[in-house]
Amino acid sequence: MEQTFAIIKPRAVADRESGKIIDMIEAAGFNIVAMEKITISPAQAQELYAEHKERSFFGEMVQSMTSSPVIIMKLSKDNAVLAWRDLMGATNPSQALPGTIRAIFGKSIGENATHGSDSLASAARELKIFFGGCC
Ligand code: FUP
Repeated sequence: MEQTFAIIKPRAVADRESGKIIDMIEAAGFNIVAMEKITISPAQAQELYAEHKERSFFGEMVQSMTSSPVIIMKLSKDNAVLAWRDLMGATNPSQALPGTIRAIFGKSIGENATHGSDSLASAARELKIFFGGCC
């Protein structure tokens, strides 16, 4: 079974929306292989978003992702990478399909409730940053 990496982002955790988001993840048939509440370090956030390091929003995004606790998860399911991207919806909550997590819980493009790996290679890379060799 395929694995992917998920984050419930700081604003959604602070707004006590994690339980509702985890409900949606389980209702969609994902298995939560590992889950932890952590505060992301600046180095982890910079590595996670390395592909965006030249973008204007990079500093603000690293700041916001490290500002307060998040919930990180290793999820498994058939076609987990695509299935989790579908359940999250589009990056910009205003463009996310109704019923998706970002449409329901996203406040803006920067505070869009959740993160999900965009490919199998990204999932392997991101899981290693946050879970190392464990689980
Ligand atoms: P996604 O894979 O859907 O999380 O989207 P991207 O990799 O394109 O963007 C990663 C994160 O960058 C988004 F979750 C939010 C942030 N972002 C901005 O803050 N502004 C932008 O214009 C684009 C992305």
